[in-house]
Amino acid sequence: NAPVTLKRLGPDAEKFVGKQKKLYIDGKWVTAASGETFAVIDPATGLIFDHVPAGDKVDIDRAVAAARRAFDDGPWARMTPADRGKLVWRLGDLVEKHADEIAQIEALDNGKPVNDARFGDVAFSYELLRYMAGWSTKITGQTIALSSAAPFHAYTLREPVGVCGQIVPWNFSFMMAVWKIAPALAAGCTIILKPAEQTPLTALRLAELVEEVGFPAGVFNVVTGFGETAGAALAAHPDVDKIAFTGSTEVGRKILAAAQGNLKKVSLELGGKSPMIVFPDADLEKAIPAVASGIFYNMGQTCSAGTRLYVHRNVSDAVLDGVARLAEKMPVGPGLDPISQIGPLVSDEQFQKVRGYIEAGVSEGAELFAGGRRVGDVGYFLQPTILANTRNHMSVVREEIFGPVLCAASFDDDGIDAVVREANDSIYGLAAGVFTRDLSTAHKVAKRLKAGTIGINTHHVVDPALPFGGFKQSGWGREQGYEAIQLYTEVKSIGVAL
Ligand code: TXE
Repeated sequence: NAPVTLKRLGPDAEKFVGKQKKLYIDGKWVTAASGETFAVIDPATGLIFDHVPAGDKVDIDRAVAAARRAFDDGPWARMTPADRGKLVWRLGDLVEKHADEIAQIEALDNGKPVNDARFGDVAFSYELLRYMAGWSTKITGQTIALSSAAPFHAYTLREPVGVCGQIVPWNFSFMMAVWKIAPALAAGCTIILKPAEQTPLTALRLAELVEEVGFPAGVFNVVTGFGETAGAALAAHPDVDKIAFTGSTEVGRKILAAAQGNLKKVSLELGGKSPMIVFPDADLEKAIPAVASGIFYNMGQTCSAGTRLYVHRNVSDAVLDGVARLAEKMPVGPGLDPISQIGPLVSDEQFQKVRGYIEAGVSEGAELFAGGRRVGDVGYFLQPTILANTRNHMSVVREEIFGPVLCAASFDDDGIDAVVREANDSIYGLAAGVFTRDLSTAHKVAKRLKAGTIGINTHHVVDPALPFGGFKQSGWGREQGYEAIQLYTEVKSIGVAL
């Protein structure tokens, strides 16, 4: 099966996959100091198809030293905002030029449908790079009228925060890397990127493009390696000024603990358990596909996935039947097959975790309404699944499953109070969706939901200009928009005695 999957790669992606992989540190390609590598697995077959360096603390130390030099002394520190912005824009152009190739590498490494990778992950990435390139020349401070009588002229400067460690997950590997590097580069920071061990390839391809653009050495470094070694060393490093992390809430806590040594700045984008509420007056023709993609996009391996459905009793049968019918029609297959809408889960570990949750849900009393079975006997394919009659105390409703599993419950109340209370009954607060034709209900519910992003008559709402991040245990800080520039800058107040 492996050759069948690999044969679907275009010539450029095939060439990249066939190449020996190295770390990118200080503008050079180097092996891990230990000489160790680890295997990269195709989730559509479970077979090893590549190896990458297993970077660890020594490599992180080298990369941090390079990033420190580039930030403190290098040409990067003296570059004008306009020149910096041009480099970021050019990186966006190169990502677009190589979009098909990057999408194919991502589809192979992560398993996601190649068209989702091309027109979702990669397209978003080049647009975000261009959006952030524009901010380079628009980062300003303020002049401030002092409230005391002192004769001061006072103003603020907004300066790059410094050397940034960026640790990203496997679910949108390339896009998460770009979400982090685009604002950091636009703000003038330097970077050590640590991709997830399950999907290290597109970060290395990104480093090749950074090199081609001509960023000064040390501005952008990539160290592939494991979380407990390379990731932990980066989070704890005393010369790193800021750490940005996307991943599990559990590891987010570890990052926070590790960051305490030098109290580096921390931003966290963590887990979610986002609700979708369907009121009885909703336009079901639109709500049903939105609910299906709210949960099943990227096989449910999306931090903002709409995993909990609360649907009014009057329309509950229609919505569940409709979503189940759509789910049945979604072709399941390797991400590199362009007709696939559901690829494999990213790893055997994730596959076992999700299956365990489906079993737990049923044994806790939920009804297996659709799906629930493995597809084929190689790779990590799972049918899109609906658990009905779930209750808020069940583990499947409380914990992040991170797979294609919708937990559906119905509500009777005609008001909004009870359903809003249920929707807010979670340790997470990343996103939510509200489906109704009533303008007043829509805005009232949106205001009362405790989540960072709310979709009205849609679920996934992301845009380079729109802040994204979580309430409660879904994280700290916001990415995208000007909020992301704020994450990568420090404010300095200056007073001049007149
Ligand atoms: O995530 P981890 P895993 C959730 C989802 C999933 C679960 C486990 O529920 O089932 O997490 O996935 C690095 N110090 N999300 O184990 O471990 C790691 O190398 C520093 C939600 O893959 O959080 C990788 O680069 N770094 C999430 C990154 O952290 C460490 C996306 C994320 O991995 C580290 C992914 C350590 N001690 C999983 N340990 C989302 N919010 O989108 C690991 N890492």
